[in-house]
Amino acid sequence: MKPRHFAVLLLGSLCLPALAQFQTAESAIKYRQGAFSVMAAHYSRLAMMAQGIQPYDTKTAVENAELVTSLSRLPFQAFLPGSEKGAPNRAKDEIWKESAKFKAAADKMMGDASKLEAAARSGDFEVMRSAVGIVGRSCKSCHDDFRGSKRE
Ligand code: ASC
Repeated sequence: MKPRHFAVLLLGSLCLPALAQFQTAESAIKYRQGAFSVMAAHYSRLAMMAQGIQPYDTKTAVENAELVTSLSRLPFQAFLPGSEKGAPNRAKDEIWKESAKFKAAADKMMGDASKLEAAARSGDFEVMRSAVGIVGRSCKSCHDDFRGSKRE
């Protein structure tokens, strides 16, 4: 590599905005929406078991809980400044205006979700049901504060 090219690369990397973890705002939005929607699919299987709509079995509960626990760690890294708009989404401006409050809500959800896997593994329906309820409440409380109506 020529020194001139190296200098351009170095300068470019120093100027990278936070958004550079994703190439565009649209890709950050699509990423977090994708992570949330796969997480919701697996969470809802647990919720249906917890509510007795689907039969309970430990193996299925563990499989879905593992996914919810892992997936919960993905979406929040994609709420980068600059990704408020770029694709239709429901993220409220409060996510960026009250970022400490949003981070606390995200940490709470991830903390609650991290307990789901162990709860499912216990093989105890009541333990699983209670952990599913706790995660559902932290999803909802974040939606109440930070998810609005659709915007372009
Ligand atoms: C779901 C889902 C959510 C949560 C939430 C729980 O199945 O898609 O976002 O449960 O509604 O309160």
